[in-house]
Amino acid sequence: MSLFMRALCALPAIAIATGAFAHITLETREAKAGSSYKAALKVPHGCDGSPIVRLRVEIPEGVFAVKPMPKPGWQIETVRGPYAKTYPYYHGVQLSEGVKEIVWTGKLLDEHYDEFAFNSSLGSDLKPGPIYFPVTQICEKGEIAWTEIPAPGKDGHALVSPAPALVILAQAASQDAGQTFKAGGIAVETPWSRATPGGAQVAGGYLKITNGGAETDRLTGGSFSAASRFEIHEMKTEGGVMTMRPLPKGLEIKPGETVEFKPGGYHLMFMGLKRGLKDGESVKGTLIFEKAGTLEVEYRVGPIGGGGAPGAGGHMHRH
Ligand SMILES: [Cu+2]
Repeated sequence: MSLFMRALCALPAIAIATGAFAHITLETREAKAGSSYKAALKVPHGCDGSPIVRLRVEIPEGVFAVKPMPKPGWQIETVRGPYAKTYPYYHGVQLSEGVKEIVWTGKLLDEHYDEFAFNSSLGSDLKPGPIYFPVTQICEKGEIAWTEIPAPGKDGHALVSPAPALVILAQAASQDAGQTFKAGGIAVETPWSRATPGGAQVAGGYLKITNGGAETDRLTGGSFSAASRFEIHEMKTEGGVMTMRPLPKGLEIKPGETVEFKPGGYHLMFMGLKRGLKDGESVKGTLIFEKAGTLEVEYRVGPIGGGGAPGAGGHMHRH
């Protein structure tokens, strides 16, 4: 046997030896507040050679609507209790109590590995950072309490038997999720523009309009507080040349229709800029609809050239 083969043969023994120090962890260790979360506790070993016969997990506050996944060969019990607050669930249902503990009873040999799963919902007001699911494994001989929680701001690597942790990520900021402005049956999503280089006289405006009403409406005009003129434009490629024309009568939007104003297509043109637009600022404006009336909106300004638009700022304007 070569030295190389010998080294390979030695690997499993090493793996078992280090495995004895592996902790119980969650398979998915990050999740967004306000999302649903499927937890799977990864259980790597028994207690110093003795098989596990019971596993108990405590559910932290903020984790609600917990449902353990049935597990062949294991009996599942749950301990229910009141939540510290009420959580909105779905279809207007509010949950004020639920599963606070799950206990699995069965047998897991020390040389085997298994996972213990449950589904849950994460409260939308959970703060970013770790939350902990203390676990106790009870073996034929002995037990291990995976219940150590690091002091705030400290990491848990130095702990001997840390509680499995889930890192809560912040919900997408409302700005990133896109702002929606509504009037009548009209909904306008995520108005945006781009920062302008010094001396620029024009800027484009982009957004999405959905007509959720019963009748056809028409965008006829509007305003942009940092510009003196507002026009509705259409851009088309004709004979290989990108051309743009104003739509003096505006744009019709049929019931149920969504029209996207985007670089290279329909867009708003802000002319006679009173000042440069800066990345990160918001600029107020209005959109005027024939039926829905005047809608106040706010445009988020992105970086120069942002949006990856072809010909952005580079096309010829025939005004
Ligand atoms: Cu234009």
